Amino acid sequence: MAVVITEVNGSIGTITLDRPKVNALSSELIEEIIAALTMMKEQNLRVVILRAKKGVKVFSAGHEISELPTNGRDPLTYNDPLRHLVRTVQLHPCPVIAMIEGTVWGGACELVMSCDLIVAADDSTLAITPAKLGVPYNLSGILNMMKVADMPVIKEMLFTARPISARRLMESGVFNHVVPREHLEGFTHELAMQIVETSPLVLRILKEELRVLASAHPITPEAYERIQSLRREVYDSEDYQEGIHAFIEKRRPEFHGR
Ligand code: YXS
Repeated sequence: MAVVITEVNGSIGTITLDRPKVNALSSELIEEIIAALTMMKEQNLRVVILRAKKGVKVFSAGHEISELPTNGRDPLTYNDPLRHLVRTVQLHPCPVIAMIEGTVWGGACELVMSCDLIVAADDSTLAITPAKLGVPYNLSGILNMMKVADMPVIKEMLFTARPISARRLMESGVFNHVVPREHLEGFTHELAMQIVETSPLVLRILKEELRVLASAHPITPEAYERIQSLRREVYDSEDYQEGIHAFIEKRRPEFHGR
């Protein structure tokens, strides 16, 4: 069942989240968003709007909680669906505008904050919830939010896990624009049209320059997590077990690369 609606209007693509369960970011929903972005990239669209259906109470309830591992595995490693989606948005070659109405929770806040621009209805909120769910948020995810919200604001959002109002998020520079809900679509479309009129080649480079500079750290958290993820492939492998047992049993190991 499709959980995303895609529309193309000239050079503007729109991706509408449409999963019945308050748009919780399941791997299925994430796959469909990524597929929509891929299609829009192939069509050389110049702006993408990411939104929920008109009038929703909840823009997205964040990570699909039932898909969070409970076997001691890190819930947010480099190759997990949400991490892949955030990188796909950040690497998308044209601006992605998050058009928000309703409440945004957990990892959906990072998704929205990883978009290039945020236009929000005046009654929308963001609530970043790892502290509420006991989830050790991952480094690149925290950095993505730090790029958008000043430290005092991101600390309050993380430490309280409480919804923060659109007004405060506008004052803090997290949101680009806050408008009455009834004006949200028109305002966002007008902003998209302004972007469509600029050079797509220059925008592609500017977006990538800003991404690289914003992540320019001695070791980017994303690089660290990627190494961690590669290490996990090894310590979860049969070869890993074989290497240890062969040593203990004083015999030559037989490695099979899996
Ligand atoms: O009881 P049914 O079967 O109808 O299911 C209910 C909820 O259990 C379900 N649901 C979710 N299922 C999976 N993952 C979720 N994140 C999720 N959120 C909700 O959807 C059905 C309708 O929810 P209900 O009855 O609570 O609706 P509501 O309108 O009263 O309240 C909507 C919310 C979003 C305020 C409420 O559902 C809620 O607080 N959801 C959890 C929001 C949250 O804490 N999300 C963080 C997920 S974890 C995450 O994103 C990161 C890993 S982290 O935490 O680190 O940021």
